[in-house]
Amino acid sequence: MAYEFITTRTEGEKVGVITLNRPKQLNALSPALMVELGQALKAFDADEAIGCIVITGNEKAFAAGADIGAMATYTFADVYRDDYITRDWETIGGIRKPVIAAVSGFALGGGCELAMMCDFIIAADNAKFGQPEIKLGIIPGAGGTQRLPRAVGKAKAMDLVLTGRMMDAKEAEAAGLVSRVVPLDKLMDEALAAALMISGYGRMAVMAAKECVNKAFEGTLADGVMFERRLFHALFATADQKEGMDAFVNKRPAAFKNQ
Ligand code: DAK
Repeated sequence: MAYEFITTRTEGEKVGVITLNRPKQLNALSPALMVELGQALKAFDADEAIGCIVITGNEKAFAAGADIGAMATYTFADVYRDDYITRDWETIGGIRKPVIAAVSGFALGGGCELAMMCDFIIAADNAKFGQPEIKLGIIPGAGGTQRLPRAVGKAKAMDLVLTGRMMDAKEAEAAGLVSRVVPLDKLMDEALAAALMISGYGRMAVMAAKECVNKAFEGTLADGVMFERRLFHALFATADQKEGMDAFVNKRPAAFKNQ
């Protein structure tokens, strides 16, 4: 499929890579880009060969936010009546395979929110995260006020959302927003290695693990633990569980079949 605002490729036949591609606008997330991102995510999710997806930008920007030019003249009626771009921003939440954000440069506003919608974030040492919407007279609108406090706690989330300041990669790692920080020139190697590793595991165990961790952020602890237990039990109905454990017991590599 030909895209205008993103590019896609596969790595090692198992990893789908989506690169946000509006470099002159620091990858500002226009409505048209978000439509394409949704299409690419769905296509990789439906592709049997793909086990994990990586979203990335360029050295200067993962994404500097939603496109301010596109939003500038909207009225309340425009955004409320049409439920402003919500559909396209929600696609990623329905993707069942793991999605890794490989972030270098700016991840601001909707860019930070998009990264937080991914399953985890690997950051280059030049990454900068922030929710600067307050400076535009608005607030985060794609989950930033909810996901940021869950990731970094109330104090730092309030600090970032209310001041609009940026947080560098080191601070983001210490706060728990990103899983690892790596030198800029190693970012894609690291993200692709993680994605290839995940793609090599049994697909059902990977999807169950993702579902369970996400459940930790919805509902009560008791509900989440029960949900985890039932999916844990269910995995004993898979051939991959037999294979994985037999391989361990017999000291050989596992050959998962996603069955
Ligand atoms: N939108 C449009 N264009 C942008 C942009 C953005 N967010 N960010 C940068 N650009 C453009 C600049 O206008 C400039 O274009 P030209 O002037 O060259 O034509 C070009 O990218 C390079 O930017 P700068 O010249 O400003 O570059 P600097 O290195 O000097 O500064 C910067 C980099 C990242 C600090 C600066 O560009 C900046 O402050 N950008 C804006 C960051 C920001 O405010 N982001 C939040 C936007 S609001 C929702 C979904 C999403 C959202 C809301 C609701 N729903 C589902 C309901 C999200 C909202 C937002 O993200």
